[in-house]
Amino acid sequence: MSVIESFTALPLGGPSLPQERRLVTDLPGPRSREILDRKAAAVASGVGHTVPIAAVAAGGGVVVDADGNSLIDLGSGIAVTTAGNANPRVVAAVTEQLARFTHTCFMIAPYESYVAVAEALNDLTPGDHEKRTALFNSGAEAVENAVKIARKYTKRHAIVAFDHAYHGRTNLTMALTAKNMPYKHGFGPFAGEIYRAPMSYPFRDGLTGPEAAKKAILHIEKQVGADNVAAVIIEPIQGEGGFIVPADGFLNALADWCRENGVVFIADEVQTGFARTGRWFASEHFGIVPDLVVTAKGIADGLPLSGVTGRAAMMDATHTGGLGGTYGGNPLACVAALAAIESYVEDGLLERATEIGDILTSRLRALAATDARIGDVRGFGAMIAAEFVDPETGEPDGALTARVAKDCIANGVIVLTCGTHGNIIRFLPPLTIPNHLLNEGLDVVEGALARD
Ligand code: PLZ
Repeated sequence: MSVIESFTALPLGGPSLPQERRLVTDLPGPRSREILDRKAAAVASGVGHTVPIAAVAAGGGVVVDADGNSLIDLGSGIAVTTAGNANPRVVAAVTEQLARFTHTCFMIAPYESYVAVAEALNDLTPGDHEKRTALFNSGAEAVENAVKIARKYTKRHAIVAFDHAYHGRTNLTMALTAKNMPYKHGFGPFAGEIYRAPMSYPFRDGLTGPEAAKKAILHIEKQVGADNVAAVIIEPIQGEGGFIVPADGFLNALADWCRENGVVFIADEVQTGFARTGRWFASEHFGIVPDLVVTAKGIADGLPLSGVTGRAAMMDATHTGGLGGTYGGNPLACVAALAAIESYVEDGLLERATEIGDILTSRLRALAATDARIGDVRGFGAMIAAEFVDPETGEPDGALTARVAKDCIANGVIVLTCGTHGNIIRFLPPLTIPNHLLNEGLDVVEGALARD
């Protein structure tokens, strides 16, 4: 059977897939197991996987596997398919573009959809100052470019990142990322002139935002020196590091310090951006206006696209030809982004993120009230986490978290963990998930906790 023939035998994705949790085999079923055995033989073992299935279709709030199992999706492929898998607007736009042209290279023969995405990002990111945008492929690539832009503009070298930060897996972004295993272990030496400052972590440090900012700033001034710092890069809500929401005032004080010291303030909104938290960007929850905003993931609903958007003077400090890449702002990804943005607006997805957040938060808080192993519930919109601790000591309980997540997946609910200590379950459902599936997913989490 050719690749195309084998595809036509499979169900189509999108919101018309039956919105149900349906397990017809143990996971993995026989067909998935066959594919996963081939994976083990053909794919580098460094590329792991969390859910033991081979996916064939997805949409609304489910992922369907090769054996016909239908799993509730509370992960969105790590916060990517925010507007839903196989979103009809995205499918139509990409299909149309596919039949026109797939690539000219924007640096060779430019096209309108790239320009339109840049205009949309300039418009949607916080602040009404004059902005420019450049497009890339992955979150890590955009982070690297934000660092290039900041260094070129300031003519300084040092970059400050934070405890628990995640910015990617390339050499420079590994250096920015905090956690050793699995991201950095054995992969050094890392890029130089990267410094780490303490993060505001209200559940753990007990500090107010201004106190935590004072501590971080003192650390930077004493260990790096303000005049050497090109940029401070921070996730407004940390993603992989544990959905850490900084205390009120922390980001504001940091942004003020950057402005006073000629330091570029970069917000990495790769995970928090694009309606995920109920606003276009998480920076808005804190009332900060970053100099540069890095976007990826939800920007194009699954097609590879990322961007750096920021102050025109900073973005234009680079010589022509200094920024780019063969595929950056690929036409298929650009029309997908325009269609996804249309879906966020026309389908009321920002409001939907807030509704989802209310359901997640109220149910998880109710659970935490009777189960002391849930130490904290936090987040905004469809980016909510539960932090698991030893009730006696308050220490992170990564083992319990791993068992609960595994149990949920075996019972047909895709949940992801995160955190430096792996003791956090994060909820990142697509905004197209119906309430009955969201609630059923939470029932399964509750059942898994009760069993443990
Ligand atoms: N910045 C804030 O969350 C990607 C990575 C998971 P890429 N996070 C998921 C993994 O194990 O690789 C991420 C992020 C933030 C940057 C990135 C990097 O984005 O598109 O994966 O390069």
